[in-house]
Amino acid sequence: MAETSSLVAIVMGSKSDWDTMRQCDEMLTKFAVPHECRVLSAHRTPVETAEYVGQAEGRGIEVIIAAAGGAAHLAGVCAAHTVLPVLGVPMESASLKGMDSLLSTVQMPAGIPVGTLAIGGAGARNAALLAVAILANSRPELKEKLKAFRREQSEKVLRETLP
Ligand code: RP5
Repeated sequence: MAETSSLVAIVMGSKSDWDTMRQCDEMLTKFAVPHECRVLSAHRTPVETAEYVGQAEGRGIEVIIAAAGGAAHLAGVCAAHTVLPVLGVPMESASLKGMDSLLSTVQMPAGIPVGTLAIGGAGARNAALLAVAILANSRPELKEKLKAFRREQSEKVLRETLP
């Protein structure tokens, strides 16, 4: 989607995170929320990460979703450079199954919050849904879409049959 009108920025530490984070991208697309996706690393591109996040609010971004794995400090670094809400998604890592990413993302010292979601795909999808909920506070049409999504989800569960 066009960068100029983006309301949500999804950043991830590596292209290797995209297989998971495409689920976040797809969920925002489902709700027709204008957004953009970037690879930016807290340690490999620290200056560019700070610049991008520092300029986000001025460009109209309202929520930042940051995904990283391992020593996952991307979400915390993003939060340090903006007062926009930052949602962190811990990536599942090969060695520690994402526990390293989870703890690195969730254990922010007081003063700079990161709203941390679940490890992996569930976190990616829920980050998008939480971003939608934040945006929906001032957009009634988006709130209706979110309620409809919840209704459809409930109906799907209630239709389940077992062998
Ligand atoms: C983190 O290191 C990334 O977010 C990724 O989850 C992890 C591994 O990155 P690659 O070595 O695959 O680029 O910075």
